[in-house]
Amino acid sequence: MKRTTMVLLATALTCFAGPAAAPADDPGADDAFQPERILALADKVYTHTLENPYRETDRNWIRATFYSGVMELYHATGNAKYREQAERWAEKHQWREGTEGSGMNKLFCSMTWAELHLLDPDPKKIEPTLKWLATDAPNSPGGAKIWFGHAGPPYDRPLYSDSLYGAPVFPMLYRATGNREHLDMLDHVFWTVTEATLDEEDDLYYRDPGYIGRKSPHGEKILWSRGNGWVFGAFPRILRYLPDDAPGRERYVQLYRRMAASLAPRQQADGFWRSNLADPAHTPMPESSGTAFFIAGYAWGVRNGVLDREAYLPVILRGWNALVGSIHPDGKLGWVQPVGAAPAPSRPHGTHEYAAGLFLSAAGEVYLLVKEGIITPEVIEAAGPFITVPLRRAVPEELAEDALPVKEVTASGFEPSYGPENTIDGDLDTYWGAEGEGQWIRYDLGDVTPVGRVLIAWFRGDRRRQRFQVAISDDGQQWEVVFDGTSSGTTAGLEPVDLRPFRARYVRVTGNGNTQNAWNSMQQMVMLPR
Ligand SMILES: [Ca+2]
Repeated sequence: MKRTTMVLLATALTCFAGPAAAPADDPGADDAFQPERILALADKVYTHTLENPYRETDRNWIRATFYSGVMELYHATGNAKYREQAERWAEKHQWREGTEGSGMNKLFCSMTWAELHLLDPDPKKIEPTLKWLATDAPNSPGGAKIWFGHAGPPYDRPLYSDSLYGAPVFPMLYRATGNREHLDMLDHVFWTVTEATLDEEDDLYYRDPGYIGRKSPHGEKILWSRGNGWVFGAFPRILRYLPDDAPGRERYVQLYRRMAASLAPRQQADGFWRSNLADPAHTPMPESSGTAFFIAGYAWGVRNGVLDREAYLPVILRGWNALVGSIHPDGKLGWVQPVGAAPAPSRPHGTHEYAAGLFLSAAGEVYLLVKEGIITPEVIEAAGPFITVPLRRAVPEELAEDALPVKEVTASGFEPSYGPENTIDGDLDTYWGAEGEGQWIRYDLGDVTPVGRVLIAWFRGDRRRQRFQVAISDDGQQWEVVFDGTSSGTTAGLEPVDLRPFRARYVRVTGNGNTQNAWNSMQQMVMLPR
């Protein structure tokens, strides 16, 4: 099924932009469970993330979450390059705690420092963290009983579920120092936040107490997928380092199992969870960051005999297939909901550095399930067939086949990653973006060519009207305006421009902003001979 989709897509792409990506690069291909394939995909995502950093110098929860995944991938594969990269990041920042002003997020980086210390002990790796934990500043455990709330306005330091992803730092530090105070800190942080944010009826977390009692557009609870992911993804890392005889261990295991039981039936047929676990229709599209958290969490639990193998292997397989289908050919993880605190839409091209780390964690664990013979061809056969969501909202096939080839596309300006070539790539979600009156994009058809129809898709075309002109020319010097008006504001897809058939070599679209702002964001341009 997937193969068929790719072949059609490749044909469409050829019409628009020359040679298409090779079908062999299809991220949703049938071999999603081949160990070499899993490692290659993980490495691709890892490399793409290093080459496209969210910001250059981050030492905060975003980069720390990416590196938590890098370390998981190292644990799974033993490939020294991942560990060495984490060491380089640590040395660059001299093993210091995170740059956040306060809250648990300040300790996210320290998880990687502590793991590297456990692999090759050196006091310098954990000293800054231990020092910060002991200060009497009001934002540290040494200075306040409740120090792990959310930092900064508009929050009044509420307790929040995301913070629990940093909780494994405490058992790691206990392993490093033997100081049982760190186990007390774990229990204090984990159960204080849990008491404030766990919905005992659904065994899932509210992102923070502000969401208790609030309703989705359909009157359901608001149980944010990634908010629960931050907790579910923390269990493997807590239980790995928590001593077997720790008095509180069983309490973590019990909650891990309760969450697992609640999450499984909320997975959708396509393997993804939606952004609101209580109301999939709240934002109906796939969401990969929560899904990656859950798959990593289930896989570790099943592999270590903590979670039920029979019940959750099909969940893992469907979810992994969904994640594999979220990787773009260049290694970018798509369908990531942007940074937030509540359910919100995700897009095929939406990505973020922290989410790439979650994918690496999931990849490492699924790889081990295959390698250890827990995922077998029989298990895959029994769990399938799998539904793969197309990663691209492609130009309809019949239009793509007829479209006039464009020899060259240029523009007066554009934002990085939003170049003019995005308007002829056959993908309705990529777009050219340039801000301001009079920004233009120009198509060269190579020769004077009869053009019967022009169709354009504008970004958020269903929510706002774009002001634009279309002009034509045979020589690129003398221009004739053939359309001057606005888009309808009623469609997110391709819309015919109201103009008469013409003959021209050059077609130029000049944008004058839209009804919401001064941006000119064109997703796709299709010119047809008739
Ligand atoms: Ca496009």
